[in-house]
Amino acid sequence: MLSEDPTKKSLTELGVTDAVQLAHRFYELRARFQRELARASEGEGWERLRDEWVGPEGSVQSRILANWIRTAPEHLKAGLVQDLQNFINEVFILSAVLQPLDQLRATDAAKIESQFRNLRGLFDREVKECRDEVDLGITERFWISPKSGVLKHIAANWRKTAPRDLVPSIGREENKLKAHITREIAERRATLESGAEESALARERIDLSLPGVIRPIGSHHLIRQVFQEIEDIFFSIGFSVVEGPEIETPYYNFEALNIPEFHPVRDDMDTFYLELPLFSDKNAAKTPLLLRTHTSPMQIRTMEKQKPPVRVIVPGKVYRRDNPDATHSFAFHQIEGLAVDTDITFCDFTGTIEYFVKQFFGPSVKTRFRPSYFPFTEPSVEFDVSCPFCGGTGAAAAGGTCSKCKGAAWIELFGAGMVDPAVYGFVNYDAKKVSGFAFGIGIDRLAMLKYGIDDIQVFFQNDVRFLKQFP
Ligand code: FA5
Repeated sequence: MLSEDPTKKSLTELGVTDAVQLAHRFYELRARFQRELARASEGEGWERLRDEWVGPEGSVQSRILANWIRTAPEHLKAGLVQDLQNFINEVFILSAVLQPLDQLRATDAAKIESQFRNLRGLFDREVKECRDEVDLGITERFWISPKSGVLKHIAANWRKTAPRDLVPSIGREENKLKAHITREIAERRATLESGAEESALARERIDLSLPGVIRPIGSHHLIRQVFQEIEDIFFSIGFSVVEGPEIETPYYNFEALNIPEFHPVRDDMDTFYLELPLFSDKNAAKTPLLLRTHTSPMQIRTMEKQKPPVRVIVPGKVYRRDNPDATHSFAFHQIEGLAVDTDITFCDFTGTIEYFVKQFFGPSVKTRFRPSYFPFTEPSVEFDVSCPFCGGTGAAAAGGTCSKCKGAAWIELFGAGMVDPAVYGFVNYDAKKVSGFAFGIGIDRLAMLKYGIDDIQVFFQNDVRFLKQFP
């Protein structure tokens, strides 16, 4: 075997991209096989060689199947299978004609005739498979090339080493085979030449009367639609959109939002840490990166880049180590809002939120603020809407308590508040001069409320029956 066996590599690795380059590879393999066969007949044995080349396991043939055919580009595949078939035939043919007849146990005229008959059968099969002039040229050279064709080997290995009394019958069979090959090749060439133009025309003809292919047009996912709806509402009151990384540093996700290490709020926002080289954060210590638990880090990134006035919303994906149930997912969506200027008051805050909720749910929905706590807002609120499933009664239509609001009549929509002055310290804003508000809306739950969806998981299952309901 050669030290650099091309059949151990894929065609791409070998740089083979067309049929001509492929034919060259098979030429090389054939030449290699002939060299090895010549050596094998001097003692090592044909059986072992045959196993090495066309055996069921670990052979050149099985490597061609695994490394060339399986990974071949589609346009080469069909030709490749045929080339391999031809190659296997050729291995059998060469292994016969490169050995003296007695080693093939052809010791009388009848057995010699049978050897020639086999060869003829193999030739007939091969010539029939020739698809074009390139194939035919290869076949022609293989069989009747004066230097190394099959007939030349027959003369050298069968006739010259045969006992004198068998020489005439070998000669006769050689002539018959040569005449057969020459005639068949000429016929095949004529057929290919006459059919070439016709088949090219048939291949390239376009039938303009055929109906076109109708491709179903997709639509935006409901979550994307809700994002769009919310963005439009906030655009209309002067907010713009910014986006930020889903892979965050603990500094932006926690510390700069006034959530130091070991702060109990971190327990509610347990998340996924990434197995990447530790990252040297702003506060110097090397820390692991994490998947952001909320869109709030973008408050910090935005204020770092921009001086007041700031009025942005931040749509995006967030992650938490929450167990999945009807209202929890470990990946979900939020829109952050941040407005900071020199004169923003709590009234601007409530007015903005109320405007948004009425625009989104319609004027009839009831809303309320509840005091809450976030380390990065002060005061903080939780914003609720009246439960649209039970009409804000807390009771299910069939009796008992409403399973969606669990009898509370209200559903928590999102957290919000006035930006805590401590946060301004992290972004070099003067807390005495600026004020502002921030909010973080859970988009999935908002979409569930508005569209009467009772299980958050359907957003992530990609069931077309669900998706189609929101064209
Ligand atoms: C926050 O994430 C804050 N960053 C919000 C905020 C921003 C407050 C700015 C103040 C100022 P909270 O952990 O409550 O807050 O999450 C916000 C919303 O995300 C929730 O109201 C809920 O709608 C949604 N949410 C939280 N966890 C999940 C979950 N596992 N699956 C689906 N939605 C969730």
